[in-house]
Amino acid sequence: MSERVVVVAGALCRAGRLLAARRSAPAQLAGRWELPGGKLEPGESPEQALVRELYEELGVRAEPLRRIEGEWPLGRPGYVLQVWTARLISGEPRPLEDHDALRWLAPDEMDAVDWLDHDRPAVAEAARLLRQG
Ligand code: 523
Repeated sequence: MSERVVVVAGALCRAGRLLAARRSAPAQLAGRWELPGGKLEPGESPEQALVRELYEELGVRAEPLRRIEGEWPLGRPGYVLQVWTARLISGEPRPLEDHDALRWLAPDEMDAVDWLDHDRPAVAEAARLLRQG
């Protein structure tokens, strides 16, 4: 049995758009787009990990809003992806760590970027929520 590792990601929304971040590493993921986030550290709740990751990676303070239902197994054994919608509290996102580009996508622009495979279901749900307003 491999250890269970939770990776959290944020569907960060502002003014009806979703933030997409382009990975700069590792080589096999570079150039693909994702919902920013990362692995839980020991003792962290998923929400705490998300707040930390969004600060480290984008330099912003953000607030998790609600979990997008579901959990997606990742390529590595034991790894699962969980996604929260989130809103910005302060700061303007910048690609500080692990990313080299950011885009705010409107609900009808979700296909404009090459999302990581495992992010696609959560991105579709985030787009649906954005359309609902
Ligand atoms: N994903 C993924 N989608 C997504 C994230 C944030 C991560 O598919 N939105 C995958 C990519 C990696 C694994 O989850 O295979 C870990 O993500 P990573 O590298 O962003 O997390 P870190 O930086 O916490 O992990 P290490 O690079 O291993 O330190």
